Amino acid sequence: MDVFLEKNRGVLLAYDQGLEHGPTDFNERNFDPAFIMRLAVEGKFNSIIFQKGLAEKYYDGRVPLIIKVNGKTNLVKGEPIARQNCSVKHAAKLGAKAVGYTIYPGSAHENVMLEEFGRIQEEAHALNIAAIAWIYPRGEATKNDTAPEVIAYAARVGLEAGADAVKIKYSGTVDAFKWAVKCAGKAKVFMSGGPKAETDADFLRQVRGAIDAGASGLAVGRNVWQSADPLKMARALRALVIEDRSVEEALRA
Ligand code: FBP
Repeated sequence: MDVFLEKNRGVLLAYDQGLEHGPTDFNERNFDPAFIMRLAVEGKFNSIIFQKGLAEKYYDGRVPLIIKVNGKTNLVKGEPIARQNCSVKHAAKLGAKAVGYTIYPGSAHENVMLEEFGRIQEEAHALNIAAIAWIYPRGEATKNDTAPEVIAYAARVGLEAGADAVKIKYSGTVDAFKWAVKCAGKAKVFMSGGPKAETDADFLRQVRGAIDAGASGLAVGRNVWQSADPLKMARALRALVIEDRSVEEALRA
């Protein structure tokens, strides 16, 4: 994971929403993967996260690459499942320094994803690249996917499954997220960005909370590239996460 860290922290730029959510997430600028690739470089992100299709056509090698090796659309309803769509070998060939995989614990299909991630993690480690688990409790059985005990459980699932890092949603308070970080043990914790917050300060307060709780950073998409000024948000996130500044200082960065 060191390749994604500066001062033991990292800000990773996620851009797989075209598959996960569809084009309604995009505006005139950010629909273009080339814009996001430039943003990753100019915003000094510690990684860009692409599906293989975007990596093959747009990745230019200037920031470390994470390839998501599973995914799904939001057109399918019912119990969530996302199956592998890119081999670890192919991801490594495209230059990935880690593979990412989403597990939906609580889904009726969690066993399939746990098994698949288990194999992917072994293949990644054999090639000396990291395995990062997006862990999103979901499905009929999950009533509140950001409840402190649910997020702490998500973090632990990642550790048990062998993830080098887990990407989980913020559970609302520093204390609640501390529990999740503790449960993740030696697996690093990255907060998941989520839908665009009402104000930059609102979002930065959440990020500050996650860092104060011991997270290693965040993997963020919409709160950066849906921002009116994505590079300003990138500067603010670096100030807060890497330089450990306050929300107020980050807003002035
Ligand atoms: P955002 O910062 O835009 O939320 O991106 C983080 C991410 O994990 C993406 O990698 C992924 O596409 C998306 O969130 C999944 O969102 P959802 O919670 O709707 O499944």
